[in-house]
Amino acid sequence: MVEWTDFERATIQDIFAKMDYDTVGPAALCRCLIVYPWTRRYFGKVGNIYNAPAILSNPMVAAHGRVVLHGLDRALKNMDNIKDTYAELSRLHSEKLHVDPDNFRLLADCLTIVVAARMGAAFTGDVQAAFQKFLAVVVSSLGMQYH
Ligand code: HNI
Repeated sequence: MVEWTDFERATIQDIFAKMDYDTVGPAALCRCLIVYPWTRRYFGKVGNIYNAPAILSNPMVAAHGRVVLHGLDRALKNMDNIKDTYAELSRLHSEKLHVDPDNFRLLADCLTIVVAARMGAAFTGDVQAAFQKFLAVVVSSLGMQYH
């Protein structure tokens, strides 16, 4: 079980409370698909994602970026039991989607970069540590049902 300090809880809740899901989700997924092109292989159904301009203007990529970000709401609301909260989503990514779990970390890093760029000076080291701890627990939980 993960222990959270009051600062970590408050910081994580605050970041998500102020987050514009409609732009941050798409931006993080686009960045992941551009920076790590092998992650495109799971999105065969979304149409043209051949290069950066195509990815950035693809409405299905944007829609999925919003879905992923809203997926993090579940962890946010269940910070003391993220592992069980994500058991089903982990099974989906493992058994049905066959997503290599290494990619969870890559998307989480892209999300960190997007959030950092938006928060600017407010994204202090302590804030980064809290945010990345949260994402590390998410990534680990999403990888739990892989075997
Ligand atoms: Ni992911 C579907 C959440 C990382 C590829 N993904 C979902 C759904 C949620 C979700 C929620 C919708 C499930 C449903 O329909 O019941 N994904 C998350 C979260 C992360 C993540 C919280 C990590 C932070 N997914 C990734 C990564 C990839 C990925 C890294 C591939 C590189 N996800 C998919 C694909 C689908 C998906 C593919 C199915 C899309 C569809 O609509 O068919």
